[in-house]
Amino acid sequence: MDAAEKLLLMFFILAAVAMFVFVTVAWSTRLPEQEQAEVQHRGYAIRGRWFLGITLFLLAAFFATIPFFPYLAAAEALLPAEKVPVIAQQFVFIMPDHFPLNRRILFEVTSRDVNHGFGIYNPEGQLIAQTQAMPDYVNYLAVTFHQPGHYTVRCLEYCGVGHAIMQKDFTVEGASPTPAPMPMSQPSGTNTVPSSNASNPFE
Ligand SMILES: [Cu+2]
Repeated sequence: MDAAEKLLLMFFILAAVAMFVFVTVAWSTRLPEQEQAEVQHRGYAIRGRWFLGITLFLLAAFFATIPFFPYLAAAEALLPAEKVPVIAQQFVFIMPDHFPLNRRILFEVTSRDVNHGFGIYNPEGQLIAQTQAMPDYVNYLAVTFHQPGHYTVRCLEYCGVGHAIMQKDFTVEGASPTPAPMPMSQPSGTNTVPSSNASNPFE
């Protein structure tokens, strides 16, 4: 059943329910008249049970679905992590070449010139995390790499003529008994952050 058929089916079900309610109300007018006080008393009793039923239903629905809300994942961002500065500039990413497996990394992403994107693709080529690299501003992106292999960072924001080639490869190494420090490549003189050895064809 495709989406249009599902929609049509839902329409027919809702229309049938609405029709049933109308017919029931219309039919009830043919019943013998009842004393107002008695009807009111019954109505209030139904209302009380209805309120209790809905309250219990909503409480049950709340506790059954709350674990699926992303609040816990958001709180995870506050956990301790290895801070890694990332600088994007036309048209390279300045960041380490290697990352450890199963360790929380907190990317501190900024830009030296214009807005860039910072999108991390796993070895299968799927986008697993992304944020913006903005000048004079730091965006924080917490990522834990659970899969060893070659990852690629791509710019996801059009930033100039070299945008299409603006990318950076890095590897995530398998679990080691002692967590190895992340190797930094070629720190440059004035940078306080690790410098990339990626060549910039536009410099
Ligand atoms: Cu770009």
